[in-house]
Amino acid sequence: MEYYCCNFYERRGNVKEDIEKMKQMEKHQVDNKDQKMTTNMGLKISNTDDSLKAGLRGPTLLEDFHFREKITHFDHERIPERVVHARGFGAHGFFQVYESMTEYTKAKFLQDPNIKTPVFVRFSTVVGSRGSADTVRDVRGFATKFYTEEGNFDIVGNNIPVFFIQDAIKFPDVIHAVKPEPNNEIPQATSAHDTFWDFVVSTPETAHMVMWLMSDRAIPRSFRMMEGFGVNTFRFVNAQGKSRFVKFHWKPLLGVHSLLRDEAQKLCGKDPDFHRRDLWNAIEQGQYPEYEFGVQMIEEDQEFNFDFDILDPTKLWPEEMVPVKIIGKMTLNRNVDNFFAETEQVAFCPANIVPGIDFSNDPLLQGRLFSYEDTQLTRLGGPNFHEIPINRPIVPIHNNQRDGMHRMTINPGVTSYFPNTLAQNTPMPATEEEGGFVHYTEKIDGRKIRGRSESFRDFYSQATMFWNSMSIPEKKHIVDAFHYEVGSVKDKNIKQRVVDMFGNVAPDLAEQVAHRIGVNAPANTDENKVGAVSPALSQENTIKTAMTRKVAIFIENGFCTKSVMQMMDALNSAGVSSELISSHLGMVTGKDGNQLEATKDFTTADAVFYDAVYIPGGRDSIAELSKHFCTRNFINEAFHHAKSIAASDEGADFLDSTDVSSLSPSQSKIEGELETQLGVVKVKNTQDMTKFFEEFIKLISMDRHWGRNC
Ligand code: HDD
Repeated sequence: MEYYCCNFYERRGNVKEDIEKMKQMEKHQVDNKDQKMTTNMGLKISNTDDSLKAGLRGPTLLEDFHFREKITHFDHERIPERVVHARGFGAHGFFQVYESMTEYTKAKFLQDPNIKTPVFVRFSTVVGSRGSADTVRDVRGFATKFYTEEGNFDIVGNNIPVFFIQDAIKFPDVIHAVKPEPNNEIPQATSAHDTFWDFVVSTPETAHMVMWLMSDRAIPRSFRMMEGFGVNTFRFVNAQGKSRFVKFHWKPLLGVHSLLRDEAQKLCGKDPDFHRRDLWNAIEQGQYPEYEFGVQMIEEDQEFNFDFDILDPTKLWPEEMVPVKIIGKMTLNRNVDNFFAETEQVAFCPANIVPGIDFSNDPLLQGRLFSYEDTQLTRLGGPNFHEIPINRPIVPIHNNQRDGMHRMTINPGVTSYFPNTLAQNTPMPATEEEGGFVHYTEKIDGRKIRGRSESFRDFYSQATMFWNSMSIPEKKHIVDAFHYEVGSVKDKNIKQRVVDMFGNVAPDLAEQVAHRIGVNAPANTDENKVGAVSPALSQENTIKTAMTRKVAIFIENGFCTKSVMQMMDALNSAGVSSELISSHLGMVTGKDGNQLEATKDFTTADAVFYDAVYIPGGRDSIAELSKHFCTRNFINEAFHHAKSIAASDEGADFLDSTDVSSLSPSQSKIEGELETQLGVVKVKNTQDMTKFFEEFIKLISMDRHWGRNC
């Protein structure tokens, strides 16, 4: 096979890191540019448009090997989609630890801040099939493969820190319940249907995760703006053999932000690729997503110091109780070259660990250790999927596993067994000092039993803590989500049981939902229930920044060129991108005769694609804009989605004809020529627009303006 050898790094001008994984992947690249077309056997092809026929109007001949090869390959170019997390999107990057973690773990990639470990991350939704929309309400997968010098280490996590069930044996049940119903395969990519809620009310351990699923966390604004959690409890083990329990965290440097339900649902139709497009574009534009890596650690002798079981995957370790120690950072800086070869074929597995990391007895984790490799056998067609370039470790593989479907490696020699004398007993196991993995020698003393520990029985306390920790807008969105989801259930008995069950979590939540979905208020609730609070759970308390947000700017002929150009510069300096939108695509002439290009129009753009809107002045421009219904609609939608809006001069007057005029004047703050009102900033007749730009960028960094009651 002829490999593509031109300079990989030249094509990827934005990537500087000379990392092992990229070099390895490069060897498998094939570039067709400037080449003649061949069959898979290397024979040059003279015509690929017409099949071989008996006469120009006659039947196609079986002899046509080119036709047969082309069609056969096409017929077989799909593999089974993942049974869960089928829709996903991946990117490459690297990880660096901030300081040596020698005290806690001997994992080599966590020792030296100078080591850059290559990573591949795949984000996903859980329920929908491969072609479903990105912005559905769902848990997001956040799976990271570290290609370390001791082999691959995978953190196969989610953007929600807890799970629906406590024992892996119930995984098929919860997934069957949430997937489309089996008789008619309806509905797609949603939990808003009877079987899911039937399972929930019959399985109270789901309560905590369902609260997260109904929260804003389940409709992220971007993969770049969500946290990742390893969920299960693992161990760190240091060189002295000391073990600590650990949970893994990813914290995005852009903070945690979400869409609104209405916005997310509209995006499903208007841009089903919203999240993947956002990630792809950010990386292409050099706005590399960054996530800090954190660990929570619990000493072995403190295992029983908590009012929950630290092995229970439906419980989180409150950060105020067990702080997250930030130990490194991951940067995603390279898009894939081929979606199928990389993103579709990547195979994660929580059992992929390295010395210094080990498992706990978390019963969900224990089952996961089996399931992932098993599923790849079907999905990737046999036991050699580790040889697919994206899955190969950067260190060599030496063992006696042989043969099987699609074997690529050619192992010479006669020995494929151990021990042997013919190859001097090689490959031979390594000692611990040589890097051989030795399982943590945990003392186990118990009876063989099919059952559940009593310490796993509290299903509601942390669900209540989650509710208690939400801000008022976040609570409102949770009620709204329950309303939509449970309101979509047909069976009235299930609806009532949802309300009764969540009455145990938060009576005020259950009462509001009951009222909205037409069932009775929950029976037997404890109105005096207090419960804990964990401020770290509210997205409101995460990082706020305008960086990488996107603004729509409206222009028609006669727009004020100066304010548009200056606004674009100011936004750009703050790391905010902007797009010019007009009633048609192409050049638009400003009032000073200069032209700017509208790259979007009101047909190809929509308010839900943007974080904010700017309406510049210019008498003729505003006169033209005001003729179009869709302009007002755009502004009204941005307004009701609590987004920032800026307008200058005639643009500010235009806002009076939109829903923005419904804001109460008492909420206005006037400073000089600047008027700010719940995320809307207006300016008129000013020479120096600097303050106006600054105020707009400040508003964008606040994300949303909930005072508008959205
Ligand atoms: Fe899983 C895929 C995350 C419980 C069985 N899981 C999968 C992916 C993620 C997670 C992110 C997609 C990986 C990718 O992008 O290719 N899963 C989780 C988390 C869990 C969890 C955070 C709870 C802590 N999973 C879980 C259980 C089982 C599975 C309990 C089975 C016993 N998961 C699978 C699977 C998948 C999978 C069937 C489907 C595709 C794949 O593995 O590669 O094996």
